[in-house]
Amino acid sequence: MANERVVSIFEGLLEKTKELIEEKQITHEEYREFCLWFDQLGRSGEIPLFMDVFFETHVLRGMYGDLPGTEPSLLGPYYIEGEPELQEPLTLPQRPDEKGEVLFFTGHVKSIDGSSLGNTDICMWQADADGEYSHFADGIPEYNLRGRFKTDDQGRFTIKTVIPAPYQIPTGGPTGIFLKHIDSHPNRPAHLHLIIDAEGHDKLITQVFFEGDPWLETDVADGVRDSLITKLEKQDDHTVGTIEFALRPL
Ligand code: MBD
Ligand code: FE
Repeated sequence: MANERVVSIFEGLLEKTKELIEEKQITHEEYREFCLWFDQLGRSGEIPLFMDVFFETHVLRGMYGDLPGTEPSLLGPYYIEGEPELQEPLTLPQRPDEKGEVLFFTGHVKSIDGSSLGNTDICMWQADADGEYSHFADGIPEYNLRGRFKTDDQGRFTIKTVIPAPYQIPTGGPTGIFLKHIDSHPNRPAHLHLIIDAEGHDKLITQVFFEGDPWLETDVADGVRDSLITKLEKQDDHTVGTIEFALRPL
C-alpha cells in the first residue's frame, strides 16, 4: 500500500496546507467557515469542476512543458464516454432546431514531421449556443453535440456543428462563491473539445478556441494555448474554422 510517490504527494499536500494555515494565521472562525464551504463543494457535485478549473492546467504544464506539437489542453469535467459514431458527411448530433451559428469545422491531423495521419480517431464534444453541455444540463438530448469519427486517409475531416457560446461556471454554487472570493470572473472562452488518437502517436487531449473571443486572455481555467486558436471566417449562411494538429510520435 505504501507507494512512495503517493506518500510523498499526500505528505506534501498536508505540509503546504499546514504552512499556509500558520503563515496566514488563519483564525478558528475562518477555518470553520472553510470547512463548511468544503463540505458544500463535495455535496454540490462540483469537485470535478473545481479541480479542472484550478489545477488541471498545471498538471498539463508539468507533463508537457514545451514539447513540440499541438499543445494539449484541459479534458475538463464534461467528457462522457459512449458518444455515437458518426459517418460521412459528418454532423455533430444536434436538435432539429439547434440554436446558434452553423460552423463547418475542418482539421488536418499530422505528425510533427509534417506527414499526414490518415484514419485517425477523433472524439469531439462541446457546449451549445447557451453554453450548456448535454448530460450536465436539463432538457438537452443525450449525446447532443458529442460524437466520434475518423479522419479520411489524408488525416483530414470537416464536421458540421454550431458555434458554442463561452462557458460560464455556475455562479451560485461553491465554485462560484470561491471565484467571488478571489475576485475572478467565471468565464471560459468558447471552445471545442477534442481527443485525437492516431496510431503510434501520443493521444492528444485538447481544445480549440476562436480568435477574437473576449475571454481568451483571462480564461478562468487557463486552458488557452496559442496553437489552439482558429480564425473563424464567415461565408454566406455559415462560418468556417480550420486548424492543423501536429502529434508527437510515441
Ligand atoms: C469547461 O467546459 C471546461 O472545458 C473546463 C476545462 C472547465 C470547466 C468547464
Ligand atoms: Fe469545456
